[in-house]
Order: sequence, then structure tokens, then C-alpha cells
Amino acid sequence: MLDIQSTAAAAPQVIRRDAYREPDWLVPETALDFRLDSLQTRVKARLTVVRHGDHDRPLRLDGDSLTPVAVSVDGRAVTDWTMEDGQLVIALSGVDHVIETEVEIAPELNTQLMGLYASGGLLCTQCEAEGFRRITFFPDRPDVLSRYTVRMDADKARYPVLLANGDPIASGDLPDGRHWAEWHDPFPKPCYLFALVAGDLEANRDSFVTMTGRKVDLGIWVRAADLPKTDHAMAALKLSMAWDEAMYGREYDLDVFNIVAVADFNFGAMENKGLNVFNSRYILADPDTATDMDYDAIAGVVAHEYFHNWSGNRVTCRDWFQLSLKEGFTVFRDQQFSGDQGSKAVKRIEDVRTLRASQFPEDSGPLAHPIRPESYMEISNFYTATIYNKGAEIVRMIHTILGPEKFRAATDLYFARHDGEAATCEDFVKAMEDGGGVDLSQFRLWYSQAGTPRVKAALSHDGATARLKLEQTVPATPGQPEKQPMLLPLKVRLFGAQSEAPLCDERIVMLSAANDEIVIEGIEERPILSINRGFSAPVVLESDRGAADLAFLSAHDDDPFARYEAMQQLMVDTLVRAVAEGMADHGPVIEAVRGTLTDKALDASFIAEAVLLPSEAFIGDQMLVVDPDAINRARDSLRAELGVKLESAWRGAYDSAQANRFEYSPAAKGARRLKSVALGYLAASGAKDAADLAYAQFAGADNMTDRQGALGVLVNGTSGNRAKAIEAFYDRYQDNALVLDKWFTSQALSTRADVMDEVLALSSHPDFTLANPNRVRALAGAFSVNQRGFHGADGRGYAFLADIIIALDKLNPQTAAKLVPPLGRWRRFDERRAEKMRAALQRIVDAPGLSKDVFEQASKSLG
Ligand code: 0A1
Ligand code: ZN
Repeated sequence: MLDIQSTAAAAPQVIRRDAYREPDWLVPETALDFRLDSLQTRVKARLTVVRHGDHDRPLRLDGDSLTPVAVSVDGRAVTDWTMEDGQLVIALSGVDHVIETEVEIAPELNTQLMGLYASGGLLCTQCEAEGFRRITFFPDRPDVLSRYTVRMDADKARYPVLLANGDPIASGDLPDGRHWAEWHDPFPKPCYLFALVAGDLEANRDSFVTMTGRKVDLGIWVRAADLPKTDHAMAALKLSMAWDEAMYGREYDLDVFNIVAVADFNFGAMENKGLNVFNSRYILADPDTATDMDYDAIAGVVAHEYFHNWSGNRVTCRDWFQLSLKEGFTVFRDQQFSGDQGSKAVKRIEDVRTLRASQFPEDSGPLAHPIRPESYMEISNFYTATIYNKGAEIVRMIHTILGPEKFRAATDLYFARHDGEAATCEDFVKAMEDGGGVDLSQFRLWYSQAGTPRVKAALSHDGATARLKLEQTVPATPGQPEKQPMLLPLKVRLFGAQSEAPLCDERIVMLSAANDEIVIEGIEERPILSINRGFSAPVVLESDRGAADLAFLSAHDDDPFARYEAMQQLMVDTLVRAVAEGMADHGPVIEAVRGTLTDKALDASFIAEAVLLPSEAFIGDQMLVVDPDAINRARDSLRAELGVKLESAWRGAYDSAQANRFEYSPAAKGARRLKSVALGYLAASGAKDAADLAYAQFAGADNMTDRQGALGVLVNGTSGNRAKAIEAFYDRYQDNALVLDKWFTSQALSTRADVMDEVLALSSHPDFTLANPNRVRALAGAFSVNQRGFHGADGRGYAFLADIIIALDKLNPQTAAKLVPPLGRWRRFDERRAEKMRAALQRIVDAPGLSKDVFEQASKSLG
């Protein structure tokens, strides 16, 4: 007999890029009316709809978990509508109509944090990508642009502040302690940019005068107690506004720009038109609670969201396959901005480190996808390092190919051509070609081919001629077994081994074929190759440069990124050999680090980056089969020897930064960074006084960078100061959620053998909760990138993560799905670990009632 009772849920529908069709109906005007209440919010929508094209298809309005209370067409109540897969379907006879709907929603019960939800007593919205359909019935797709008027009323005591997109129009009081406000946004926008916030908030107010002399009122809205922590974000906002005018000619276009900070948020922040909503971790900062890294991240995210006003809002995306059109470009813009605020070189190093830590693994695993994907089940799974960070690298390469002036001409053309439109990646590339006067035909492969290209470089020298042989391959990725060669802009320069001077100018080699040979004449002495300077192409480079040449470049290259890179390569080569052979000669690394550490011409922030060993995960990425224990031993041993052999240099670096009082400046930040790096090496050396030094730094710090830096060192150790510091930190900050996240993370990143037990205990701590995404990421997210802890041979790390994912999926599928990828790396591990990782993934896939978010990630990860 046929088993018709099969319980297997139908696999979610796959959406394909090539299935794009223009919308059947447009919505030029939208009026929304909210009667706000945490448990019972009534939403009335009035849509002016216009038939688009010659067809007789009905109007389909997307809805997710909505039930219509009332529907009317042109002022008359109708009942002949139907519901199909959540959509409200209404047959219409004319060319234009006015559609009114009414629904009720319960923000307090919305644990997904998509749509209208409650966070710490506030009501706020998150609509990107498909959250608006959880608020009201609407064609929830980015190519339907509408002008919005929003009226809301609410209890005045609970929700004294009522904000929405655009400009405030009117407000007033109502009977029964309620009040109302109306906002109007003159710019047509897709519904993913809609936002509303209601709550008991106070504003840090300021203003900005634009390049044409218009005054814009700025407000950063937070709980009253947090007001003193908003000055840094406000300064960053004003800097961003001025920078976008100077660098891209982009002026802000409304009279008001508001930002709201909320405690519960799935991502970093959201660029809603005129009303950005932020995860509070990217707004709130003071020296006592935020690290220098937090300060930098705040400035970067404030800039990112602000820059979206042009790259994303004025020119938006036609469909979600074009996501990198706004995200890759905007990340590139925020990276440029941050580079301009401090050291460009250090910013580039940080960005490349992020790319290698999060995007390269994605590109070489089961979830690899091009920056313009071909298909998805759940779009929120595609807010990835590939779309964002690789997308930014691709825009950066266009910038490199065009040069700054032509790039500016091309972006001007792009904004002028597509202002007010929903555009595609192809539109962007075309504008770059037309504005820059170049042919980017082959370059377009970067949009369609996934995988990180590998480049082999070999330099030979004969007489006065240097020959650079280049070979590129692009690895196979899921669904893309065969690849074509890409266009790779490689910045190259040669240095003289004897003269220690450059032998030629920097040139950009455009590698377009699988193999090529570049000839450079007039090279009279043995040349040393500096290649992919500034990380001009996002590739993995293999070269035959030995330890001596890498050490030379780490000391003499004139490109600071290339110096850093040479040092990293030297360290990686040494560590990979140590893992393979059980030992390696540490001498060249130690001497190169000594040279950098004692080079008076270098600034502290650069030194701190350059002397850091590559992470265990990155070392693993270089190996066919990752052996976490051997990597850990090799890295610890090199670290210890660096600590011992250079002890006096570390002490010197530590002491020279010790006396500084807190100040937020590039020089002071660099000094603090180097201080904590030096402390880490002293602890690794086994120096008797290291734990006391760390505890003294912890207890005496006047800022969070020093305090957390010391805590990180103590947490890895065994001294009695460890427990004391963990407890003191908790006691001091237990009422500050953002700092408590650091407390969880510091322990989750511990390098001790008992980290799994500690993480399990922390997951039962009264302050651990699945309801807050930051807290989940602080513990489970951080632990999953702690290679030695997470990949403990007993497999308990995998089981722990699977348990969290399954439990969280019931509340917040988006955040749960983001935790899956570390399990998908099973192919890279030995069979015993791989088996346990697959079992964890299978248990997730088999969990009853699984969301499509987690199903997509886990089933693709099983491969
Ligand atoms: N567009 C935002 C990212 C973002 C995406 C989805 C969200 O929904 C939960 C929230 C934010 C950005 O790039 O900053
Ligand atoms: Zn963005």
C-alpha cells in the first residue's frame, strides 16, 4: 500500500533569477494607518494600483501570516477575493483602482524580528528583504516603488515618540491618552525600505548643512540613559555626509535624517529611507564600554547605512538577485571612507583578513555562490560575505581598472542614469564601461562565476630581463564544474635583492588568460617579486618565493599591504611545514618579526597587525585535511618561541604604550592594539609575571580595549587571576547587555582544553537567552569559529551547535540559519570529525517543522 501519510515536508520552492518578470501591477501611492498596540496592532492600507502592461491577471498582494479583516475596491467592500499561499488575490477589471485592506498583527509575539516587532518596550520594523508582507498585504518586491504616507496612533505614555520615513507632516493628541503623527516620504521607494518606530526615546540632535546649503536635522534616538553614548555615532554620521558629497558628489535629499538604536536585531543595521534602524551595538559607545574595534565598527556601519541613501535607496535593486548591486558597492564605499579616517593600509589589512576569514571559506564550500546568484530558497540566506565583501572587492577592481577619475565619472553616470529606478548589476557594469571608456566583457565573469581564483606566479631572471609566468585556475563550485579564466588586475613591482631598492615602477598586469608571461626589461640585478600589491585582486596566490625573499619584502617593500602580506606568507609557510613535518625552522619568522617590531619608521597599528600570527582557521584553510590539534600545537609553539626570543622587545612595546590615558585617535588606538598584542606574546612566552601584568591592566584600565584585551589573555591562562577577572567583569557589567556579550564571547574564544565544558555551562547561565540575536552570536557564533574548541574530537561542539540551531529555529529562523555554515565544512576534516558534523547536519534537517531558512543552509551543507 502507498504511504500517503509521509511526513516529509515538501522541499521549499526554488526562486530562479532567469524567471524574473516585470510586475503585473504598480502601486504609485500607498497610505498606511497604524493603530499601534503591542499585542493588537491594526493596520489599514490604501493602495492606488495601476495595471502594468496588457494582461488580465489579477492583483496579487503578498502576505505572511496575515488574515484580511476587510477588503475593499474603489471604496466598496468586497468578498470575492481568495487566499493562495499567503497571497491575497483580487480580480480587477479596470486599469487603476484603489484597494483598501485591514489586518491585525501582534508585535509582542513576533520573535522572528521581521515585520513589526517589540524590542525593549519599543515597537519597530524590519522589512528587508521580505518583512513588509508580515505587516500588510502588498507586492513585496523591490521593483514596485511607491510614495508613502504613514499615520500612526498609540498610547502616549508608552510610545511618546512616533517616527516613520521622510518628513513629519502633522501630529496631535487623541482621547484616552493616545496621540497620533503623520509622516510623508516624497521619494518613491520599495517596501523593504519602509520603517516605523514608536517608543519612549530621547534624541541626540544635531544638524548638517549640505553642499547646496540645505539644513538637515539629524537625530539619534535611544533610551534616555544611553544618550551620552551617541556622540561618536553622530560625529561619524556628519563625517559620512560630508565625505559622500566630496568623494561621490552625493547630497542628502530629505530635511530629516533619523537613526534609532534597538537591542534586538537580526543584522547590523538597516538603511530605511530617512529612518535608519540600528542594532544598538553599532551606535552606543563610550570608553568604559566599547573597544576601539567597536568605535571603528560604529563609524563604518553608520557610514554604510548613510551611503545606502544613494547606493540602494535612490537607485535600488530590480530583484534580490541584484543584492550585491547595492551591498557590494556600499561596502566598497564604507571601506574607502574608513580608510580615509585613519590608516588606509591598516584598514586594507583588516578588510582582507575579514574576506579571508569569512568569504574564502564560503567560496570553497557547499554554500559557494556567485555575487549574483542564480537561485535561492530563502533570500535572507544570501546576505553573505560573498554578496557583501567579495562584491566590494569586485567594485574595487573596477576602481583599479578605471583609476579614480574615470571611476568617479562612471559612478556619476550610474547615479544620473538610474536615479529613481530599480536597477541591475548589468546596469552598473554598463555605466562603468560607458563612464570609464573601457570594455568589461570578460570582467563580467566575476558576477557569474563562484570560487576564489588561484594564481601561480614564478619569476625568472636572465641578463637584464625578468620574466613573470602567471597561471590562473578557478576551482569548481556547486553547480559550476567548469570555469573560464577571469580578468585579474594584479599590481606588480620588482625589488633588487642587493640594492634593496625598487627596480621598476608599479604596474597593473591584466591577467586575462589561463597562462601568460610578462617580460620586464632593464632589470640588472636579481629581482624579488612583489605581486597582488594592495590585494588588487581577491585571489589565492601561490609563488615560489622562499623564506629569505619573503623576509626581505616584509622589511623593504614600499607597499605596506605587501609588507604585511609577505610576513603572513612567511608565517603560513612555516606553520604549514610544522604541521606536516612536526617541526619547522622558526628562525626566519622570528627575525622578520624582530625587524618589524623594532622598526622606528612604522606606526604601532601597522606593527600590531603585521606581527600577529595567522589564525588557526586560516592555517587550516591552507591544508587538504584540517588537523586542528596539530595546527594548535604548531601555532602555540611558534607563538611561545616568538614570546621567549623577543621578550625584551615585547616588554619594550608594552611599556611604551602603558602610560597612555584614553584618547580616541589613530595613534592612541595603535598603541593600545600593540600593547595587547605584546601582552599576549608575553603570556605565550611563559613569563612568570605575565598573568599579573594582565590582571593589573585589567583592573587599572580606563577603557574597554585594555580591559577586554587583558581579559582575553587571562581567560586563556590558568592563573588564579582568571576566575577573579571573569567574576569582576560580570559584576561590573551585568546590567549592560552589549558588554555582557563580550563576557560571553571572551570565554567562548578561550584556547583552553575545557572550553567546551565552559560553553555548555554558559548556555545555561541565567543571562543566556535565545531571544536576543546578539547574545546567541556572542556565545554560539563565537564558539563555532574557535577552531580548537568547536572541532574537539569528541564531536560535542557539533552537537551543541545543532541543539542551539534547532531550538532557535522555532523562534528566529534567520538568525538560526546564519549559524549553520561552520558545520558545512565537514569535507575539510578527517573522516571521524566529518561523520559527526554530517550527523549534526542530518539531525537539523530531520527536525520537525524546520524553517526554509535553516533547511536551505543545512541541506545544501550536507551536499
Ligand atoms: N541592508 C542591510 C542589511 C540587512 C538585511 C536584512 C535585514 O533584515 C533582518 C536587516 C539588515 C545592510 O546592508 O546594512
Ligand atoms: Zn548594506
